[in-house]
Amino acid sequence: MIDGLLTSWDGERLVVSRDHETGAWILIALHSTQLGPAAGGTRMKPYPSLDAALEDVLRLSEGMTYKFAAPGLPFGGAKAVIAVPDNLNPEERQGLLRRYGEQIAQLDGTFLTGPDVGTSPEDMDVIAETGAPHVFSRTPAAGGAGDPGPYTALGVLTAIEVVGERLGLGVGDARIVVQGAGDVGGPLLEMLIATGASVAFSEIDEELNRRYRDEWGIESIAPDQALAAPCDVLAPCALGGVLSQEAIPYLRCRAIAGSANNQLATSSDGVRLADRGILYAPDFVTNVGGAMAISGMEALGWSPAEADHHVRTYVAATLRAIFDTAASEGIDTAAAARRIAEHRLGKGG
Ligand code: PPY
Repeated sequence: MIDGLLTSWDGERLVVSRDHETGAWILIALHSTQLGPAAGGTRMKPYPSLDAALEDVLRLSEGMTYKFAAPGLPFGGAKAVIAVPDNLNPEERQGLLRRYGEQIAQLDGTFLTGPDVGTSPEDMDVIAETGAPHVFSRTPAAGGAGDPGPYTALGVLTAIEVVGERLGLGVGDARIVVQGAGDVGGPLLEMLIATGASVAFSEIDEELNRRYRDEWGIESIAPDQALAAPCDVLAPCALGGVLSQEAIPYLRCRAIAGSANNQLATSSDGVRLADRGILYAPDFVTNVGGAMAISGMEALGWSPAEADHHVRTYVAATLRAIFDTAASEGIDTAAAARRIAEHRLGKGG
């Protein structure tokens, strides 16, 4: 398995280490440093196997190269996965994060990280104790720009507005189903409610269900019903791979715009969506808000207002261009998005 995974990955460098104190595997995949230091979040969760962790980090690192290249940001793509045992206690976790920070320091600025699934700005503060200055999204108290989630949500909201344009529908008149009410899905729900849209969500975490279902009064749907729920726009904001050959025939949405990375199980699923007449806002354009805003504020000197402006302008303009190209050239929208990034990377035609 490792052989096939590594040979089909066109990245630059993979650093694999074992944290003997906890039994965790630390995988840092530097996919590309062509446009700048390779940046990408740190995902921390248990995996069923080392192969599964490796597959995740390699695919996610490539996605980050595309994500930063398409808007012309001066960063390459990377990702880190810390595959942890199920029963890690908080103290062990802190120690692991500090040792991980030491590894980041050893990479000497070729790798910059931030939060991802399973890590928070508070975790970035701990990692930065040993890994500074190569750590984005520390808490404001520690001098960082904090949580990228609301900025990612702003980009997704913008994407929903743009797909709405194509459907001839204002967001306030749309029915939107959000899969996942976490770091991005949560703020997105709050923004959507403010537009007057008809909104429903699914979430497996009980605390988040209590917050959005019971306190906010938002309609909740069972997690296994979310993908097939009838709606105008489906927003996948949980994990990747949900738009698969198996799932696509059951979709009852008109468009898809969400924050999860790698939503398509394979690139043919982009064609499957187009064949079903479902308008897909490609993930790495739709979900760039967090990475764009945080790297812009921390590395390029943007103010929060400038970050909002850049996220909104880039997501809207790029999606309009992608939808136009896809329509005029008869290709699927994910292929049109890849073409923009590949152009920046000097690849392809
Ligand atoms: C992503 O956008 O998927 C990330 O990896 C998160 C991130 C957040 C802040 C800076 C760089 C990357």
